Amino acid sequence: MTPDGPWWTRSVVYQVYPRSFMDSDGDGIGDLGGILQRLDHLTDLGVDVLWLSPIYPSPQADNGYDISDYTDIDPLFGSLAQLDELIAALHARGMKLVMDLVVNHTSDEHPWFVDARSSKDSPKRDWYWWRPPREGFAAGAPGAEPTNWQSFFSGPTWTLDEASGEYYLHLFDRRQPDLNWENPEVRQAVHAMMRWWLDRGVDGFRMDVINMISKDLRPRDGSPAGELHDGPPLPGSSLGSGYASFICGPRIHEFLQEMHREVFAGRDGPVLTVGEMPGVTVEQARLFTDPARAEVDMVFQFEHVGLDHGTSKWDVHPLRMRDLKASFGRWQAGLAEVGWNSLYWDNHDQPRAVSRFGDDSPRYRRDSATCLATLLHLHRGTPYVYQGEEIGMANYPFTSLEEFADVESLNHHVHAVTAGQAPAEVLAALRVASRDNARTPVQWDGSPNAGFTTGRPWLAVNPDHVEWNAEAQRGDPTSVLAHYRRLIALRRELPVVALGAFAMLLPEHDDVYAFTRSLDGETLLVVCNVSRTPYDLTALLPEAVGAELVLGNLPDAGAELRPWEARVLRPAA
Ligand code: TEU
Repeated sequence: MTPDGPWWTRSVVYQVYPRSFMDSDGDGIGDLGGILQRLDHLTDLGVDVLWLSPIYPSPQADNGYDISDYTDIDPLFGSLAQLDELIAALHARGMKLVMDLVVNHTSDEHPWFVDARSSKDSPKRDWYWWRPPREGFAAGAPGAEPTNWQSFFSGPTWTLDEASGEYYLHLFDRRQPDLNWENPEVRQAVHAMMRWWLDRGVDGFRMDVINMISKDLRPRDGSPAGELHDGPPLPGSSLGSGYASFICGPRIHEFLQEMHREVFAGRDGPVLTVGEMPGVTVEQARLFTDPARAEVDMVFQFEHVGLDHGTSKWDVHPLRMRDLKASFGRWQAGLAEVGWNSLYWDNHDQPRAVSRFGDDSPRYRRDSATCLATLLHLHRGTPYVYQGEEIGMANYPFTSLEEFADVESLNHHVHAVTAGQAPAEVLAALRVASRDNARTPVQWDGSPNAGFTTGRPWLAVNPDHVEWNAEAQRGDPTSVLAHYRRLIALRRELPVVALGAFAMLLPEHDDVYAFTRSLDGETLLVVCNVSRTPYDLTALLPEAVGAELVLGNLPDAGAELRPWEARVLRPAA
């Protein structure tokens, strides 16, 4: 690291989920033309990088995370010419473009898979994972799947291909077959594709579930090498967890180092790589992000977004603040000397943070949204803002199954109801945990479709857009939007925000999240009341008394730390 740190230590990334960002042609689905129309919003916010969720040709089984052509744009979203236009427009504004790289799996309609499926002798057969039925089982019989792994999207990770009598592996939906990274041809094809995008002018990649590309084939209990193994059974299910076989598998570091060598090494100009890594530990993350190892710049970890989960993501519990402190504190400490954190509350897979960790009641919605933002952005790491988060967008008031579109939600409903759970109970879980909460259209203004489309939006606009929208907040210095603007600017202004050392305070406190950041003799004290209970700040943190207010989310800061109040302070020397 240079003394100033790499450029992305001072940067904030903005994630666009194109389907729901802005529709320019009235078909109800967001597109590249729409993004081009709304670039002023990003400039106004002050973000440095735009991360674009997938816009490649796709049957849209998982909204583009099922890709059927890696080097083109789906006509739904526009054209390559428009992407070039977007790259140029962003660069002209001093911003960078990071593309989503989805290479753990393809669509089942990708020509590679179509070819692989066509015959056992296809030269592409080995580009995917094919296995015969479990020994002693007839193809298609219950339990005949080659391993007992449960898919992320419910049911087994194996689907039978009737024609060949073999199963293929898919960690996600059956329309998302996993690529076989053991095969060097697969890796070379991916590297070539990545170089093609960099040559076109993109500035990096967000790598979808990249820590799942190496599957564990090591021999176990005397079995020969090359076999995949069952995982521990999941409670109340005939399936098991395959995590130990594919989360950060044996060759993951080798594959990422090879990718770095083949794709990034020796290139001019700054690039950004962020690996999405469900289940990654802080120890692993330190290896992945150690610059000396040349793997990725940072990873998305999932610990904090799992703290309110019980037996599954559908079993939601309230977050205990001390758990969050323990988790974030460990990640801050673990990547303090080596490596780098990414920081996020929201993305296209997570329910809205203001509803989930904040308080979206009318009284506290603005205050809790700005409080959570302050808490996160003052940590050490690169913050990611997900579209709509900057205007305090909240979960959708779902009331019926017909309102959901997400494959994960719909699959879960089928499986849970088939397994005997009451439909009303399943619906209640979807309401709070469904990914569709994040995917409702961005609320640009108070008009009937929130300024998102002139047509019929593919997913309903949240009725609260009448009050909660970008237009209403743009000129309002007390808005959530204005607060995000200030936080983003602060990171660029103060090196201590970008690089300062992190120290947690009050680790056991249930309602007040406090920490310091310090660099070269400068210290910031950050105090956030993540509750409705007021606290006496003097009693809690005497060092806050007489401190200069660098940034706060409520006017007239005094001795009382009010509900959802957040302050960034410079204590008297
Ligand atoms: O998500 C990875 C992942 O682990 C998901 O299971 C996610 O955590 C889950 O949806 C939360 O409920 C990535 C993408 O971000 C997601 O949109 C894709 O569906 C998935 O990979 C498959 O590509």
